[in-house]
Amino acid sequence: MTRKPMLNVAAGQTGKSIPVWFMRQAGRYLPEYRALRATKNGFLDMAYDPVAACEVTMQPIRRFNMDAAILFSDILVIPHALGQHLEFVAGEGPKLEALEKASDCKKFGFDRFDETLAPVYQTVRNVRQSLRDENFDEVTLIGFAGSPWTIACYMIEGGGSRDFMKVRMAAYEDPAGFSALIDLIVDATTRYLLKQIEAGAEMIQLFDSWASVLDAHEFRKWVIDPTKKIIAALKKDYPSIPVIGFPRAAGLNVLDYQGEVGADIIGLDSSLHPQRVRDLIQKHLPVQGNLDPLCLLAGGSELDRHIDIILEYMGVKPMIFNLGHGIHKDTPIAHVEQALKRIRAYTIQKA
Ligand code: 1CP
Repeated sequence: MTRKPMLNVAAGQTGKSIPVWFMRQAGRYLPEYRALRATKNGFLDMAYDPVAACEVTMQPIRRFNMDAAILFSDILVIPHALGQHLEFVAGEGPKLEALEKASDCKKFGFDRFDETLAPVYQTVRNVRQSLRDENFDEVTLIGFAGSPWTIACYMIEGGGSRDFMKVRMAAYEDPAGFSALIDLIVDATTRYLLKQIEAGAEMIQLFDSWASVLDAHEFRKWVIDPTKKIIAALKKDYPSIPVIGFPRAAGLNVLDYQGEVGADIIGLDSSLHPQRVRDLIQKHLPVQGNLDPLCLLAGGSELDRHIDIILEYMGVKPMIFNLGHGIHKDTPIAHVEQALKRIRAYTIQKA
């Protein structure tokens, strides 16, 4: 056992209580985030400023004493560092200069990759230092990246999408060209994550936010295989750094994912009943999840009830409490406090 509950869960061990953090815990629902954000020109300006990004990473730790700090950055810095034009339009989300076809990724490369991402690695070093300076000895620093499929979605769609039709068609119409794009993202992501670990990230999460839009064959090709390559490369150099794989809303495909990609922990969205999670997934691996962010937004007795169901079924075996997706920007601080109080009051009954 270490002093860090997150790392203990990754090793399949539990203490008396369940570690907890929330995806997007650094963000717009926090007044201190909005105040700092207002002093910056834009989101990227803040993400590439190691002092500001460290500050924002630390905000939810200071306020709530979460068990994990997650590096403040974005999954889209990878296409940006490979040379794709990226901006964050206020109120609209990210806009990339969309690729016409997957094989056009040939124009991207590593010329300015390390230089562009250097501030992110400095943020990681700054956060480790701040955690030490402020005596958060039990807090684990999570580094992260998007999974290749989700990154390819943004590179081809040029932003968010309702149905991801362009990217799914690109994969069917030119599998070789699409494979070249995925390979490029696998290489870039591996290099990026290795450097995050070198800088001090103690755990890694791979976000596959759009794993839900693929059929089972395409899921294997574009989610399982590339994710497996990245995790294998990380494990070769850093076998003891745990990896959380989060194939959001992947339905039953999550069963193949958990058995094959080599992740240490499986992140789950809210669609799976905690009883199924216990019976199907937790018998193999520790899990992370899976409270509906809208339940946290709503608060009240429904919030307590949903937390209790998750703890009742999933709390018996190693788990990290989290949301099923990122926290909603209008979430009241009081609801976050209510949730944390309830989760922390739970004492693990050993199976
Ligand atoms: O300040 C602002 O107005 C920008 C909002 C914002 C924030 C706070 C964006 C734009 N990115 C982030 C930070 C971020 N993004 C983190 C920081 C750490 C934390 O969790 O606290 C992380 C882990 C991400 C990951 C991310 N970015 C994902 C994967 C998780 C998910 O939510 O599915 C995705 C899909 C993105 C893309 C992105 N960046 C920002 C937005 C609004 C989006 C979604 C775009 C869309 O599909 O509509």
